[in-house]
Amino acid sequence: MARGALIIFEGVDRSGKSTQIKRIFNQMVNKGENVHLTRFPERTSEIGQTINGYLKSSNDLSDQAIHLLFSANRWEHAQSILNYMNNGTSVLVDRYAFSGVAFTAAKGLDLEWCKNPDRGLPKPDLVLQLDVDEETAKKRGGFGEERYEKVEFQRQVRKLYSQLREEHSDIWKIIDASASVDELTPALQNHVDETIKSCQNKDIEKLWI
Ligand code: FDM
Ligand code: MG
Repeated sequence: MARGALIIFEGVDRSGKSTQIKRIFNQMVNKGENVHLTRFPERTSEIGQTINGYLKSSNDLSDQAIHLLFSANRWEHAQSILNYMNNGTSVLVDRYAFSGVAFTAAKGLDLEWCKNPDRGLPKPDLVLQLDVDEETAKKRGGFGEERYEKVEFQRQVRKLYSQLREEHSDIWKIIDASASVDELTPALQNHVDETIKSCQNKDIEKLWI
């Protein structure tokens, strides 16, 4: 059986990732395709609830501790992602280890240290980075509600995405997300469809190994 693809949406806060990934997921479900949608942080598990508390500033943790919890949150769902892929279902994910690295390294922590806990996770077949500048993001609704939603910090995150993009040019596509919601969806859907076709007979690799 052809395996499913692992496709990640990345971008700064308010780049439109969540809106677009839901649209693409719904379109695929309506066409009867095998697809699963998830996101990180996945806030319902015990670890996820601690992360949620940290993002809402109701608890405080060291930069290292929260980094490891974000990673642990991916590991607690890694096997289920692999199961979907092996059963022919493509998995769309709103943020992954690239957010993990970019957001922690933006605080000044070493990039390689940041990668370590995520080494060995299922490697994505495609990363779609929705790119908007911080000022555009800021103008969109809701910006500023959670920890990290500050213009200067997001600028730093965007720089780190550029660095990660260079390291992952084989799987990474950057998309200008200042376009309208309606214009963006078909372009993203094309990338998703192409990747699902092209990875069918490829082995699932491990990230950063
Ligand atoms: N974030 C997300 C991290 O700092 N590390 C991670 O590993 C992940 C997955 O959490 F500001 C940050 C990015 C964002 C915040 O994410 C909440 P959502 O997508 O807005 O829920
Ligand atoms: Mg957010």
